[in-house]
Amino acid sequence: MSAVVVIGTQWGDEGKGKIVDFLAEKADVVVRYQGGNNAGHTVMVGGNEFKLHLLPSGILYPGKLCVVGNGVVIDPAVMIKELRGMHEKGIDTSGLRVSNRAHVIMPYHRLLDEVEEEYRGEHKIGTTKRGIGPCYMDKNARSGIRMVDLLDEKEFSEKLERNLEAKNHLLRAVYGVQGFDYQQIKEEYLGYAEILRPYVTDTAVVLNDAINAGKKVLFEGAQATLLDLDHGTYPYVTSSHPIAGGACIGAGIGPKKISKVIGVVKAYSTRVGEGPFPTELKDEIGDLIRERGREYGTTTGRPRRCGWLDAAIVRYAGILSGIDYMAITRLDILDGIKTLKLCVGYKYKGEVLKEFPASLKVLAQVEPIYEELPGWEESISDIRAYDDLPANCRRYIERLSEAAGIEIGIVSVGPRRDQTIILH
Ligand code: 2SA
Ligand code: GDP
Ligand code: MG
Repeated sequence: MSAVVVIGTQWGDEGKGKIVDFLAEKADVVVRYQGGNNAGHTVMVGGNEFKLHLLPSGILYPGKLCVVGNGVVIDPAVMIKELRGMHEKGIDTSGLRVSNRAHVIMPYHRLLDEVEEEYRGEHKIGTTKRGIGPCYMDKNARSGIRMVDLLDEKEFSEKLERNLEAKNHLLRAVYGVQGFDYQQIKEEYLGYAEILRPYVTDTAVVLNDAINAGKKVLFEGAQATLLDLDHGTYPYVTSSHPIAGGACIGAGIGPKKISKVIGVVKAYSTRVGEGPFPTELKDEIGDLIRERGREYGTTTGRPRRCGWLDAAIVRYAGILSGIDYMAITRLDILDGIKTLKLCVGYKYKGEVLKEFPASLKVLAQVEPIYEELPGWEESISDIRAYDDLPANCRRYIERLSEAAGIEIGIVSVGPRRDQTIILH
């Protein structure tokens, strides 16, 4: 049995897409289990750069099953655009399976995401404005529209009518903006339904059958641990569950079916959106990392906030998801930085904190405990064996491993598939 979950350990954009694409070569099925097109996973294949938002990164290999699970929220227009983009590049998408239980992002979700952010003012979350939060709100309020409803004209028409009445009232009365026209949305979405119908099925059945038949299944987390609705830096989080446990709910598999969890760790920290970030660098090193690492949002183009690597966060992620080993990415971006700082814990009001704080007030005021480590001069992008990495580079990640309490499994030294060193 082999079901491997790949998750982000920090605030996202660790390079999950690259690691999933790399591991997908040996997988039979690749699955997205949460989030939606807020995700931006960049994959480099044969000199071409692919930016995936909704489709699992396995789509780039012919012959794989690619599943969009029930825990994902689907903007049908985005999915269709992404599928067309694949077809234009000659990529076969017949292996795609979309859950009939996945919820559908509607135009009013996108508009609500925008106006609610505006309404929050200085307390804004910094969302991607893709309608993700409002769609999950309807799911939890038990008023959402699922793929299975979209494919049934009568059911969809009734649900849309009821939802639209409430949403148009909210948009007009509370936020003072125009509502939506029922007929227009109905026609638009019923058109999407016909394009997506061939892909829609009960994906939990597909997945459990695959696992029981001994197929290799890879679960692709989107966003990351500190953006988890329950365990992240609430309220500056996304509305789904990026941790490994999210795969069970978001795909419909039992926890005992998961055989391995890989945590992707970027060799430094980034965050896009608001919220506390203890190791943030607001100086020239932060700017250097942003420019050299091209740290701009894959979905929105927003500049990402950059900072030192935080082992306290990686340790927390390891505990929450039961991470077996780390895939460390983007080490090459640190080439030539003379001294690196690694955060190994936090102090709050002079006391060392034992646990990752739940209170954002505390997290915003903690003082990172740094260890300084010497950097390395040379470029590591062409190195393919662990022992060939500069001694200081090995020392840096081995110290991370020790402080986080997680073994190193994969080291990535560039965006391409071949720029990957395997230890496990
Ligand atoms: P949302 O839109 O409701 O999920 O936003 C809530 C918070 O979650 C953060 N978030 C992300 N953080 C990092 N990367 C994400 N994907 C894109 C990327 C982001 C982009 O790959 O670069 O292009 O801006 C992602 N998606 C959601 C978001 O910033 C909020 O803090
Ligand atoms: P994801 O959301 O976790 O999949 O990450 P993103 O795709 O948003 O951002 C990661 C970026 O880093 C992408 O452009 C990848 O191609 C790139 N990348 C992944 N691993 C490496 C690496 O080891 N070195 C370098 N230089 N780039 C990498
Ligand atoms: Mg990303």
